[in-house]
Amino acid sequence: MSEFTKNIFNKNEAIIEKKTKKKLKKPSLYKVVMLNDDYTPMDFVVYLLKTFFHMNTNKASKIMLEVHNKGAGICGVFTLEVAETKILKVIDTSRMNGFPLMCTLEKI
Ligand code: TYC
Repeated sequence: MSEFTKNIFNKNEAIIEKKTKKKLKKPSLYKVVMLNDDYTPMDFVVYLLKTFFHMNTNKASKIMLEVHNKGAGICGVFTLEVAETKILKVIDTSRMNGFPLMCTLEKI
């Protein structure tokens, strides 16, 4: 018999509640950070931010310029799987178009 089943049969509500709380623990969050380079065109970066991070033109241009001027900028905050998928799509699309743009993950 599992610990959990035993606890239910014992009607040990404190322990059951503790286990329930554990299950609902929020997932860790990760920042997707875009890095500057000297070759990727600005309008292509804006296109990526609009397409994969659902930004409007104003916001995408602002983030692109922040990356261009400061060396890096945050595209958004996501769970690990979502962040990884977005990074793969951005890098894949960049490579298919011959650009070296890079993104990284940062745990919050
Ligand atoms: N620095 C690039 C240029 O001058 C533009 C750029 C912005 C590239 C953001 C990458 O993540 C980036 N064309």
